[in-house]
Amino acid sequence: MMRKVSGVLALLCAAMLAGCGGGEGGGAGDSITVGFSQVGAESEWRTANTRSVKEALAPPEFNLRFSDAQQKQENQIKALRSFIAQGVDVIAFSPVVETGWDTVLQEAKAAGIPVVLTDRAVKVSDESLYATFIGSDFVEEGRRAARWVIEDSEGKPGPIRIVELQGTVGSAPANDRMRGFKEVIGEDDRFVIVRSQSGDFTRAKGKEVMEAFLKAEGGNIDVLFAHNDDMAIGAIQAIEEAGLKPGTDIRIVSIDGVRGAFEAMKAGKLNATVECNPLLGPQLAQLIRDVHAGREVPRRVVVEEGVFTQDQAEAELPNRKY
Ligand code: GYE
Repeated sequence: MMRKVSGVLALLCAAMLAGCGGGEGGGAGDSITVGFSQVGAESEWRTANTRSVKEALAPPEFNLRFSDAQQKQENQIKALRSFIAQGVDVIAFSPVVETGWDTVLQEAKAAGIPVVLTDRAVKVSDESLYATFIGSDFVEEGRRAARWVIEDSEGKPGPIRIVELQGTVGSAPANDRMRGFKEVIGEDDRFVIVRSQSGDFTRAKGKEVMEAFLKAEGGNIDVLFAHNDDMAIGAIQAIEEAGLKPGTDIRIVSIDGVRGAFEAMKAGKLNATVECNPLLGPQLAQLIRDVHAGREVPRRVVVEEGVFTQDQAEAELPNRKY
């Protein structure tokens, strides 16, 4: 009887220790406690990114506190403050928008908690407010989309009328993709961007805004550039409902390279997608380990990616991991 009771007590103690974990850092045992604030669940890209982060920041090595901001900066700031109050070891986050982070990042710095930016960048006055940033080169993605449009329009006379579905207003990928695209498309004076509006990176908004574009421009649209695949997929629906053939009547290029885009390309409705790899988990985990151990890390880690077209879709589809 006694042995049984003490056995149960020992188990209870172990459970409590694991649960409360050595007060410092608010972590469980030796594991690294990470507070992660995600943008939301707005796109296929984001779903794949969340999965990758959760898989890589798994126990026993990591103790992950995950928070979804539902695309709102105020929710992210609240989550970061809560991580600071909990005394997590490392904060990682994918900032919804670029500006407005100075105060909360100063609070993290004052608390001695290193911050790793993932996926999206910030604009801050003091670069020491974060340790490192891992993510894609969004400007280059915009340039790649424009290069595809130019190649695709070889021999066509101008004016070639482009509509642009932008990502979330103020976000790094929307700002940078727009910049990269304009930079390259501006070198060829056949092209005119006739409409630009945000579809917030979602299918529903992509469809809604494309409907408005079609209404305003009639059949007078040659090319659609969407800042992500989801908005392009929403827009494809709008184009079909308007009685036009997506991929033929309107040539379409978007960014991400998610499964849905490959399916749309296979069906001939999307023409090209510029890859943006969401599987950042493993590299993020390594940066967190390094930062936590006080090792030096590069300020900027860029993810490698390519461009895919319709003729490659069928062969590439089985290889896609997101
Ligand atoms: O392209 C889009 C998502 O920040 C790179 O956010 C990410 C972007 C991605 O909603 O689909």
